[in-house]
Amino acid sequence: MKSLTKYFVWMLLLLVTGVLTAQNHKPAVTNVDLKERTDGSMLVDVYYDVNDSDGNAMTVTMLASSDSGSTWNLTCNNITGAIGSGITSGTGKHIVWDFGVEHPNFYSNKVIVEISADDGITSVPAGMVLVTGGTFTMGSTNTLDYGASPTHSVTLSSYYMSKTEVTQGQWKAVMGINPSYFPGVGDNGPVEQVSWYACISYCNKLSIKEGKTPVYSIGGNTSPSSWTSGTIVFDTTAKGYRLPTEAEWEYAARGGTQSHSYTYSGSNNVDSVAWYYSNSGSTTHQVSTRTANELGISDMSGNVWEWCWDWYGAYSSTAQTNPTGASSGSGRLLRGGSWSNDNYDCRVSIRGYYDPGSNIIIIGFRVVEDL
Ligand SMILES: [Ca+2]
Ligand SMILES: [Ca+2]
Repeated sequence: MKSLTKYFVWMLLLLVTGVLTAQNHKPAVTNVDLKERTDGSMLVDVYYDVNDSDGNAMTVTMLASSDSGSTWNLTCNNITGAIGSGITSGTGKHIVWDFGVEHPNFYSNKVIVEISADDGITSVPAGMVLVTGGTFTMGSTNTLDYGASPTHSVTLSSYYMSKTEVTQGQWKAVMGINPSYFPGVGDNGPVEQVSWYACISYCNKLSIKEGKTPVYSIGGNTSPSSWTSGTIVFDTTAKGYRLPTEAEWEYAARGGTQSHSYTYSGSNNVDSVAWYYSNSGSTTHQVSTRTANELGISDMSGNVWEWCWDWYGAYSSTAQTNPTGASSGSGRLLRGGSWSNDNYDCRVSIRGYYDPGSNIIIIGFRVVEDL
């Protein structure tokens, strides 16, 4: 092999992945350095410092590029040392890369590497639950579950979902008014008499208030205060607050990866988890006063129906990934039943729908957020 050492120019790349959050500090990688050995072995030493201020062990990975990072095109398989899982904080971490064996044809190129460290800890926002994604069977063949057949396989990415229905207190803090028919239940009662459109506005206003990217727009405008009329566009890449899709609602109601396949969300005994016709006394109740489900989410069965993003449409048997429902329709999806409904309307697979412009006393909502 010809020695091309004189053209061998290493560049340095500093990668800092520090993001401060309330619950966890992400690791920071600093002082990445590369040194080619001069003994003709074509081994390369990579050094870095890494710190996780919470003391979490980390998984360290390395990417390499011969085109200045436009593509991370070089494999990093022949590496040993401080790489992979179980890496602890420290300076002068050392990786040995047998570059000559792995990439003899790139030995003359400029090569840069990126070192990153992950503590594997996801910081869940306050009031939210992490719903770990997965694949489940959506729908039901039970004749009580009108419109829920055929069952079909749905695969979802992970998301955060609010533990509770949006409360009157939360609504007032964002919208300035309380439209609820049952204000006497108090700030911890679920907001109702909110149309689907009003809930869309709430999501964007809350995103704007908290500095997150609004999910919904009309004609490219994401500010609800200047909306008049038009088609609501759902930006599935924005990470602000939004309504769950119907599939996200059902997956979470079934308990996600922790599912016990209950009939109602969190139990086969409707009275333990739901405020519904037989136990509600004809009123809403403060949120989370019934037992939460497998994921720690409450009132998915009963209290108030919950708006979802989707237009109502017939199911198909085709497997889907992150579905967002029918492209048009006359009603938006409702899930979970309410204080005025019979127990069968509180089943996890029951589908309802309503005019998105109407605000009635049995309908509220909850929010989700992408990771
Ligand atoms: Ca940490
Ligand atoms: Ca509910």
